[in-house]
Amino acid sequence: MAGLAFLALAAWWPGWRGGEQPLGQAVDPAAFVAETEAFATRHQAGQTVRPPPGAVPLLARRFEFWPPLALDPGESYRLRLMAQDSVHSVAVNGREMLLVPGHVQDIDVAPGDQLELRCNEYCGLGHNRMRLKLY
Ligand SMILES: [Cu+2]
Repeated sequence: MAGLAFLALAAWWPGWRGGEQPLGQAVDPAAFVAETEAFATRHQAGQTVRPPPGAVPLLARRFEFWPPLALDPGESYRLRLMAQDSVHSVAVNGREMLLVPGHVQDIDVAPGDQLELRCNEYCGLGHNRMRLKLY
C-alpha cells in the first residue's frame, strides 16, 4: 500500500515540476504589485480602470480584487491574478483557481462570460463581499 502511494507520488511529482503548474507562473511578488499599480494608474478612468483588450494584471487581497475594472463588452481579456496578502481563489465561468502570493494565474474572459469574479477560499470576515464585476 505504501509502495503504491509512493508510485503515485513519483508519477505526479515530475508532472508538477514540469509543464503543469497548479499554482500558476512564479513571479516576484513585489514586482507584480508594482506592475499592477502602474497599470491601474496608466488606464484609470474615474473610479475604475478601463484597460485595452489583452493582459490585465489584478491583485486579490482582503477583501477585493483590485483594481476595479470597466471592461469593454465587445472585447476579450486575459486577467492575470496574484494574491497579495494571503491565499484566495478566483471563480468565474465555472472554473476556480487557487491564488497564492508569488504565483500568477491567467484567466481568459470574453464577451458573454459571467459578470463577476469571486473568491471561493474563505479569507476572513469580508470574504463574502470579495467580488469584482467585469462587464
Ligand atoms: Cu475569500
